[in-house]
Amino acid sequence: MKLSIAVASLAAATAQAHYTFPSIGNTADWQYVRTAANFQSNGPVTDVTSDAIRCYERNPGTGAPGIYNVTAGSTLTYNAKASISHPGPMALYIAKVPSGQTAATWDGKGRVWSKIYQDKPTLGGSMSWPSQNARSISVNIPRCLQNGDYLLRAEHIALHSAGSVNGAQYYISCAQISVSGGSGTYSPRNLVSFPGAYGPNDPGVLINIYYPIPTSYTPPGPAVETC
Ligand SMILES: *[C@@H]1O[C@H](CO)[C@@H](O)[C@H](O)[C@H]1NC(C)=O
Ligand SMILES: [Cu+2]
Repeated sequence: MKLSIAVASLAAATAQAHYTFPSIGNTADWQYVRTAANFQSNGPVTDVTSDAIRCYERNPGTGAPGIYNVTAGSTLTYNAKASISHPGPMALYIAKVPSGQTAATWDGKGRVWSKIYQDKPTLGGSMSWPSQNARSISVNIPRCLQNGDYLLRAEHIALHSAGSVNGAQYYISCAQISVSGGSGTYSPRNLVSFPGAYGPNDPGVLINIYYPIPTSYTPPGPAVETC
């Protein structure tokens, strides 16, 4: 009896530990970030081959209300709600909106995404993750971007259950931004698509982080681009 109560409350605590990425800067939730399918449940994407792995939108085809103005070279915060409670890597990707569309209308399909931020664990003894329990991530918007509209995709991969296929949990959202002041020389070497960038057996997503404790970690996807 006591044990089953303990197990039930542990399960409840685990469910509450999920999270979303609903805002950037000092703005309201889902104002500049497309409402994610998990806006109420906070639950993750687990199938890297699904369309949900791109922006996890509640209503694909319906953009967020606003497009947020950002100066190239500045730092932008991408906020978590309530906090990034699970262990795992944080990455941010960016994709330039093609002409004829805006950040509010474009679907982000195709090999258009480049990685602009990736954190990695501290190794030795146990794995410690820089984003764990964080409420926001600060990302530098590359100074060399071309001006114009972009989608900015935040992704945290929770690895606490990643020891079996499709056990990794992807917490994702996409913000709509407009970049000005960029030098225009950005030329990403590795563009990827979502789905497509990751496979369910990638070493960074099919991994037991607890036993034996890994001595190295390779995040999935391409290298971070530089200006
Ligand atoms: C962004 O900048 C444009 C051009 O200066 C301006 O028209 C627009 O109102 C700005 N958007 C926001 C949300 O401040
Ligand atoms: Cu969770």
